[in-house]
Amino acid sequence: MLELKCYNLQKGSDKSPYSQFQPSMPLTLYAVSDGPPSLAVRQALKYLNLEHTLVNVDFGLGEHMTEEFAKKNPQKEIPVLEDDGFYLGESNAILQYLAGKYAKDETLYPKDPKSRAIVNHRLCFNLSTYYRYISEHVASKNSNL
Ligand SMILES: N[C@@H](CCC(=O)N[C@@H](CS)C(=O)NCC(=O)O)C(=O)O
Repeated sequence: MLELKCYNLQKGSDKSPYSQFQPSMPLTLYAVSDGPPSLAVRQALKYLNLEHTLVNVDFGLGEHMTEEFAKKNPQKEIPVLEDDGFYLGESNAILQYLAGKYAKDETLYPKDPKSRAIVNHRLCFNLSTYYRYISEHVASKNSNL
């Protein structure tokens, strides 16, 4: 039986301009404690001051490989965001969704086409090159990390 550890994260200090804008149903993030894609989503949730439940998925135990988890994300990858029954994988898609739905201004994800293109470029570069090569290196037999 899959047992996931849950942490209810309360709203912190009231420094964010977004603190009054909360979803009607709490968000849930299924995350790996030290996974860079999970950490990126956690940073966005924190920046937007969005109350959420954090479910720690144990990557080492393969908790993401179960059929139960596949219902949330058929890719069986972490992170996954749940927003009122809507499940979304891929950290970049989650970041864009959170900014599109919950940000009150354009600081995080600008609407101006050129400014947005720069942000999208960095997200694509990370997905296609930066994180990909780091993961391959860490997973390789020759890595000393
Ligand atoms: N492109 C995905 C990558 C996510 C990813 O690689 N997550 C790792 C954990 S950090 C994972 O779930 N790997 C599953 C596996 O290798 O079986 C994203 O950005 O969300």
